[in-house]
Order: sequence, then structure tokens, then C-alpha cells
Amino acid sequence: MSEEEDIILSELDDEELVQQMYDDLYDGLKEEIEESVNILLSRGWAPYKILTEALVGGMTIVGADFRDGILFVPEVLLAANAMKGGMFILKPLLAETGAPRMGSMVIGTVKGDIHDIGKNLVSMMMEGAGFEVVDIGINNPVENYLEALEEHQPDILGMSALLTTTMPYMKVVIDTMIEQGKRDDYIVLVGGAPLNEEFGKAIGADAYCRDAAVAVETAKEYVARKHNAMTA
Ligand code: B12
Repeated sequence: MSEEEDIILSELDDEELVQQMYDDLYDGLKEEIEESVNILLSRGWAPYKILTEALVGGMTIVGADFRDGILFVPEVLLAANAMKGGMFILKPLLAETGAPRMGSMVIGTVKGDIHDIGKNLVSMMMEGAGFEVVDIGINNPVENYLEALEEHQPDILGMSALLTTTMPYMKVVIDTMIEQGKRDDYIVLVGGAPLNEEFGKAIGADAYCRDAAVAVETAKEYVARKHNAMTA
């Protein structure tokens, strides 16, 4: 038996446990991640703190080693799966804040792109803040976005892209909305690691959001502005 297997997670202090979670996420150990999330919850950690400090923190390390060619797709898939296990536990807790209904959002990852962790995180945080979220998943061509907008009539359209090769597709969606005279019916928020504010502006989005917390703040601000404009 290796030393690793001897570790009893509940005996670690908070700091050691978070470090262990970084290792477990790196190694794609879903059950261990789930157990650690539950331990931190039982110690009174807020769901949002667990999400950002333990899970997103761990994923940042995975991301760096993937970039540097130390980790490869199969390992990163396992890490992503472990992360999702943790997120699954936190999701209902984040949504339980009893926040008043703020508005609605359709969100999806663009065509050619299958990254969904960031999008899922944004969905969870938006739901937690009182938004109704319709998640249309990954690899969405423009038709999917338009159909979902037509069907759900949300306040906000959110698009996610994690690849430099797929991010330009957001412009295809926005341009199609312009062609159809629908662009101004929605607040368009975009996000994903390779984007920045300049890109958001250049493609005609209302705002680029660096992370899920900023997404919530930005969404609240724009929805309030929209409602004020409607009642003015
Ligand atoms: C996990 C991962 C994968 C997993 C995805 C699993 C899944 N279910 O999502 C797998 C292994 C499948 C994968 C595959 C690939 N990946 Co990948 N992947 C990553 C990794 C390591 C982490 C991404 C992640 O989940 N981050 C954590 C989340 C929480 O952060 P986030 O996504 O940025 O989201 C936050 C914000 O951006 C923002 N946000 C995100 N979306 C939205 C949307 C809205 C509306 C708003 C408001 C905000 C917002 O809020 C989020 C929460 O705070 C990144 C590295 C990185 N640094 O990003 C590479 C990375 C994105 N992948 C990369 C590559 C190259 C690939 C592959 C092409 C590899 C290959 N050779 O096959 C494939 C492409 C598959 C495809 N067609 O999409 C490159 C992209 C390089 C580039 N410049 O384009 C990266 C940057 C790694 C690297 N440096 O090389 N990948």
C-alpha cells in the first residue's frame, strides 16, 4: 500500500485538505474529491469558497500542466470529471440562497468547443443568484442559440469558448442576431479563458466576464438597466 492510500481525509486540517484536493483533482480521483467537499461543508465552509478555493484552484494547476505538456487529454478529462463530482454536490447548495428571481439566461458553449466546466460554473452561480438558466450544452451552432432564444425569451444570452479557434464563432452568432433584427432584444455576455474585454467589444457583445462572480454582477447590472429603460 502506498503512502497516498493511507491518508485519512477527515484527519487533515483545512489547509492540508485543500492541498490534498489539488492532488486528488490532478489525479482525477472523483470519490476523494466528493468526500473532501463534504468534509469542508461539514466544517462550515461556504459552498462558494469550496468552489473557488479548492476546485477552481485545483483546476488552475491542471490547466498549467496541460499547457506545458505535462498532462494530456485523458488525464485532464479525469480531472474534469472529478471536478464535476464536487460541483454536483455544491450545485443545490449554491442555488439555495433564496435570492429573488432576477431574470433569465440561455447559455451554451459555441460550435467546435466541448469545454463546459466554466459554463457550468457560471450557470450554477447565476442560479444561486436568482436567475433562471437554460443550459443548451456544448458545441452549439448558431441555429441552437436562435432556437433557444425564441423558445425561452431570456433577458441574457451567454456564450462560452475556451479555444482561440472557436471564440470567433461568437461573432457569427451575434452577426446573425443583427441580421435578423434580434440583437437588441438580449443582453449578450461572453466568457472563457482566451477572451478579453477588447474581444468582447470587437464582436459586439455587451460585456466580457472574466469569471462566474463577475458574470453574476454584470448580469444583475445589465438586467436592472434594461428594466429601468423599459419603465422609463
Ligand atoms: C479541462 C480542459 C479540457 C477538457 C474539457 C473537459 C470539460 N468537460 O470541459 C478536455 C480534456 C476535454 C479538453 C479538450 C481540449 N482542450 Co482543453 N483545457 C482544459 C483546461 C485544462 C481547463 C478548462 C477549465 O475547465 N477551466 C476551469 C473553468 C472554471 O474556467 P473557465 O473555463 O475559464 O471558465 C471561467 C471563465 O472563463 C468564465 N466563463 C467561462 N465561460 C463563460 C461564459 C459566460 C457567458 C460568462 C459570462 C463567463 C464565462 O467563468 C468561468 C468560471 O469562473 C484548459 C486550460 C485553461 N487554462 O483554461 C484547457 C485548454 C482550454 N484546452 C486547450 C486545448 C488545446 C484543448 C484540445 C484542442 C486538446 C486536444 N489536443 O485535443 C481539446 C479541444 C476539444 C474541443 N473541441 O473543445 C487549450 C486551448 C488553447 C487555445 N489557445 O486555444 C487550453 C487553454 C490548454 C492549453 N494551454 O493548451 N480540455
